[in-house]
Amino acid sequence: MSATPILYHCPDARSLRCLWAAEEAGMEIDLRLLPFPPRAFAPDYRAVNPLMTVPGWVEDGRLMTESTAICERIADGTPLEVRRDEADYWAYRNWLHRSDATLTFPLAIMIRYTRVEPEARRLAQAVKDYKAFFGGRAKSIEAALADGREWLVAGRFTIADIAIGYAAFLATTLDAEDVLGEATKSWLARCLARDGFARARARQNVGQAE
Ligand SMILES: N[C@@H](CCC(=O)N[C@@H](CS)C(=O)NCC(=O)O)C(=O)O
Repeated sequence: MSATPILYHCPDARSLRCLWAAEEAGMEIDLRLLPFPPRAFAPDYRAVNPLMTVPGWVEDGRLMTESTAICERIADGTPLEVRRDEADYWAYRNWLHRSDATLTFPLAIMIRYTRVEPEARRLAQAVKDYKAFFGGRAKSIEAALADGREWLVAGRFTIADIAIGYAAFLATTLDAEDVLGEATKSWLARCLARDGFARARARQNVGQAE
């Protein structure tokens, strides 16, 4: 029998995608909480993940470090994934790739220049510019939801909603909610109202940081 997968996670970081997906899937995981950023506060983590990023997912001795790829692993064989024989399969795959590469990237710049860098190195102009950059890219979510659909693809909640929903959620924590469209805000409220999201957030606040 395989050992329980280990998820290394910092509260509300991209690893929340994985914790949320695990809760939605009912998958047992061994949650290990780290202080943020691990690079500064958890030096021993380098032995697990030389990138020093979260998530880190260890299963059967193998490491995965991409939040959306880990969501694919968790969703495998469950209704949270879109199967290859479904009509929305390629749209689903595109959303998964878009979630971090296109939508979370500008938010990461905002995080760096509002929270991570010391005061003297903070850059208000970069934050403003990348907020606008994110807003332009987030129009793709609004366009997809314009027909009144409840979820992004396949007529059901999937990890595409988790992967993209996390980016939209992160934007709200960065004072960027105003660049989200109305349909996007309604869809995000549906995503965040799910029991799986509530359980994930409650769980990340209970554990003891290493
Ligand atoms: N593309 C990766 C990005 C991972 C990543 O950069 N995670 C951030 C947290 S949101 C991190 O660990 N940053 C700390 C650092 O780079 O030192 C993913 O989707 O998981």
